Amino acid sequence: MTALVGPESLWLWIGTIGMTLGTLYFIGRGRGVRDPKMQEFYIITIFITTIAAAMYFAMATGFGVTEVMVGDEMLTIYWARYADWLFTTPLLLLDLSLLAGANRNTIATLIGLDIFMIGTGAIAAFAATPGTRIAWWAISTGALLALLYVLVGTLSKNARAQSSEVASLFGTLRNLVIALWLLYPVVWILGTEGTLGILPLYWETAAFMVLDLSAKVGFGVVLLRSRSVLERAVTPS
Ligand code: RET
Repeated sequence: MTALVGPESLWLWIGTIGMTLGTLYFIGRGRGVRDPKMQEFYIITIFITTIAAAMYFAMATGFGVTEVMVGDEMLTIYWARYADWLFTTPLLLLDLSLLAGANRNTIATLIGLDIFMIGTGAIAAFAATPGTRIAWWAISTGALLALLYVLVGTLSKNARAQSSEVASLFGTLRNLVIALWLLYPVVWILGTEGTLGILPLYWETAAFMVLDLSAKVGFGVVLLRSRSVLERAVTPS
């Protein structure tokens, strides 16, 4: 069998190192935290980057990759992305939901939509014809838009009921999520998965790496950097 991982492995290794450093940084920062509610944010965020580091390592070493026949063309598909996102995107939403003080139904709706989005996105990646790939992509993008709608609606309303510092931190993180998450379907459809042949695999892999590091490590740094704000989020006023 020929090696499936090409020159894009450079970006996959940078992703592996970045996620590992992020994990170590969050572990270091979380060591002194004693409040169980505060610990929740650290535990969730540490799992996010740990899972991503493992999946980037899987991709860089050729385990997390396969080939899919689309028409008469062979596509290289990094399936480990979907394994990563299936677990890490719900955890990111859980971080945001805890910060906003959301109730169980809101959390369940968000996470349900998210899993539906990644599941249908994975079907899109494995579908055998360009038409069905784009149809599944559209279904998945619909779920993303519904999810962002809940984020801007119910969740933002919940956050506004918190102290002004918490509400403002929530606003920053929410805007970061909206800006970054909307780029994923764009990179996907322009990249090799979309079969339009606009963005080559090398640059697509670089783009996903930058997005993943920003959406996980960047998000975690912003969330965890202000201990006093988080303390306010976990102490009932
Ligand atoms: C796919 C393809 C199909 C259409 C849509 C997608 C959305 C993916 C998203 C991924 C977010 C990942 C994050 C990772 C963190 O590091 C599956 C690419 C809508 C939104 C935040």
